Amino acid sequence: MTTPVSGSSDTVTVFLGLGSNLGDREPNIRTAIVKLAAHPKIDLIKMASIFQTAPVGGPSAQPPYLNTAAGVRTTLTPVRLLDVVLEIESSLGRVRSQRWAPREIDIDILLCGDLIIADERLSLPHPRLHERGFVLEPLVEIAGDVVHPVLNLTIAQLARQRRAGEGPDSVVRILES
Ligand code: A4P
Ligand code: MG
Repeated sequence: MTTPVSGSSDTVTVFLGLGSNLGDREPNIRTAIVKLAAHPKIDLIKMASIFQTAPVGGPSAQPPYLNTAAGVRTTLTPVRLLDVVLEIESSLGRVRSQRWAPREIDIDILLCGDLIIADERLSLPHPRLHERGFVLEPLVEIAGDVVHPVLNLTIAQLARQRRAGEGPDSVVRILES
C-alpha cells in the first residue's frame, strides 16, 4: 500500500519520544502530552514513566534531561503528525539553534506502525532510537513487544542489547506516570 503524503490515512499506532532540559522540564513534557491528546485525530494510549537522563551529544555543560515516551493512535499521516509535533514544540517556546542544543521540548516520532521512511523531512523508524538509553528505557515500558521494522528485534531486545553493551548508565527513573 502506498502512504498518502498528506491528509488522513488508516489508524496507526505511533510511539513518540519526548525530552526537555530547559525551563520547567516536567510541565513542558506533560503539557506536550496534553496538547497531543487534545488533537482531534490523536488518541493517547500510553505514557511511560519520566526518566532523568544525562545529555548525549551537543554542547558541553548542558542541564540534565527529563525523557519519556508515549503511544498514540492516529489517522494523521506521518508528515502531518510531524507538522503537529513541530507546532507543539514551538508553542512551548522551542527555538532551534544548533543540533542537539538544550531545548524546552523535543518530540521525536520513533515508530509509526511498520513504516520505513527515509526522506528529507522524516526518517522512520527514528534512526538513533536503538542506540539510546534515554529513548529505549521509557519506550520499553510501553512497547517492549513492538518489533523494530528494520532491525527485526523487539524494543525489549534492543533495550537489553544496549544495556549489555554499555552497562549501567545515567538513565534514572525519577517519576511515575
Ligand atoms: N526528522 C527526521 N526524522 C524525524 C523523526 N522521526 N521525528 C527531522 C522527528 N523529527 C524528525 O529535528 C530536526 C529535524 O529532524 C526535524 O525538523 C524533522 O524534519 P530537531 O528536533 O530540530 O533537531 P535535534 O533534535 O537537535 O536533532 P536530532 O537529530 O533529531 O536529534 P535527536 O536524535 O532528537 O537527539 N540527550 C538526552 N539525555 N535526552 C534527549 O532527549 N536529545 C537529543 C536530540 C540529543 N541528546 C539527548 C536528547
Ligand atoms: Mg529531535
